[in-house]
Amino acid sequence: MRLYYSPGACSFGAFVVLESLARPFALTRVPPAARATEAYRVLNPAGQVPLLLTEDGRFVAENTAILLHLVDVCPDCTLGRVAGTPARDALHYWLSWLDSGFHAAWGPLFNPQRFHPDPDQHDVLKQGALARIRAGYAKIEAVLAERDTFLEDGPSVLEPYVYAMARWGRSRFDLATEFPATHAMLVRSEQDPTLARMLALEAAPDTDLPMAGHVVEHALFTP
Ligand SMILES: N[C@@H](CCC(=O)N[C@@H](CS)C(=O)NCC(=O)O)C(=O)O
Repeated sequence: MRLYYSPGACSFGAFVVLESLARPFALTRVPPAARATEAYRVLNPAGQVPLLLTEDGRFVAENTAILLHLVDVCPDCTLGRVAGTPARDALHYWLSWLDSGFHAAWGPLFNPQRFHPDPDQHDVLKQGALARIRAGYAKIEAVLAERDTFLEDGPSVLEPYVYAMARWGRSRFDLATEFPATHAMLVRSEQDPTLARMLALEAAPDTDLPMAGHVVEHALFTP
């Protein structure tokens, strides 16, 4: 399998989950500017990361589809849940909300021009986005204040996926004060050796893309 990712992006969740499967995999870094190029859009017409090249040579886009693919190809791994069970329904619920609710809330903050062509409107859009994002943190906080994991019976793909996005709030909110359980989850995640190893790969410069863990190739996408 090969994951196309960008540093600092939501693709980091799948990045960590892939490493957790303990099977060899490849990474292709897609610098943010390269996502809009024709060369990348041939692979993913949405021009977004993450994008997964599966073992049988198919491209799968969208975090939810990728994370569910990963747990389904590794049935003995414990990060998914058995289809048809309440826990699997809860996994679907959170994946769906994280995409259409939490991730979507950041859209007008990162790309206000997609929501209104007039730059004079962008500050208003960004303020609205921050309010929606704050409500998203509150929903996450309500769960994490009760227990360490989103699913009642233990860790799943949800924690690395939430980590990948919740870290974006560090420079915009006082997470430790406003959302202490979420802040604690971010800190706890960084103490996990797998996640920490992948953070180091993500932080490496384009000119020196290292390998670690089960990563057998780490390439740079050059349009
Ligand atoms: N719904 C998509 C959203 C993916 C997404 O927005 N990815 C961002 C990085 S976090 C991206 O590639 N943005 C570039 C763009 O939208 O042009 C998913 O869950 O995969």
